[in-house]
Amino acid sequence: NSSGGNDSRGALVVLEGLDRCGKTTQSSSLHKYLEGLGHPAELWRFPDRTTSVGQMISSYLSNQSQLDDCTIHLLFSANRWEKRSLMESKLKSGTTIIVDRYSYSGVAFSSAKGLDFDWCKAPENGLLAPDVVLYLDIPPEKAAERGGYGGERYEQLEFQMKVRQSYQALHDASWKIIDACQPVKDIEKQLQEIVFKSIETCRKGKSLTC
Ligand code: T5A
Ligand code: NA
Repeated sequence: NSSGGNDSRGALVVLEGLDRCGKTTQSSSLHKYLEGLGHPAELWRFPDRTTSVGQMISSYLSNQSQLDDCTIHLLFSANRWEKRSLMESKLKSGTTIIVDRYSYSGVAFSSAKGLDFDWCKAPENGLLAPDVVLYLDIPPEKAAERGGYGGERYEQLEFQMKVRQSYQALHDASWKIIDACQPVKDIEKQLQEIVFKSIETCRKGKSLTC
């Protein structure tokens, strides 16, 4: 399924990893880097807690509401689907989008609860495929040491260990695995190089796919 032509388009850059691996730190820094270069870029995150679906997710994550595992899984996916057409038009108009968590989080976290892997993947089919996935790899014990978990539903060491295993079963050719225990500045440099190359490839006509 490809929908791109030869028009110069933006890149879809996704950051993934366990809770506290440094995604928000690195995605904002990448965004600033691209702005500094004069390249049109936006910073997105999932869950997008600003929509009505996102508010249901947020309430679930903060333990203010209960939902069964399948229902919350589909809400996370719906939260990506409701932003899909906007994402596509931004990319086609040349804007690079840096996304803090995407479908991989959806599958990794739900399958870590014991839901069937293929069932978890199904609702993600048809969403736009990232041009590059920056996986910030961190041992769960190290992540837990970072400022302590804030009490959201999934911020438990044992669960994060399962999530890490699920992520390991998910990686594909679009992934770059980065050691997230390095100093912030070192990680920044590595990510900048990777993203710069990815933007160039998209500019040269790489198609947008699902
Ligand atoms: N989820 C999400 C699903 O189950 N399904 C889905 O489909 C999706 C999209 C919320 C939860 O939802 C789940 C996954 C999550 O459990 P979230 O709102 O993105 O997702 O929350 P978190 O990922 O938990 O965000 P965090 O803020 O906890 O982690 P980040 O963004 O990875 O880390 P960051 O940058 O805030 O850094 C954490 C701390 O570490 C320090 C920072 O200063 C900060 O104090 N730090 C470093 N320290 C040392 N060295 C470095 N290199 C460091 N980088 C950052
Ligand atoms: Na975050």
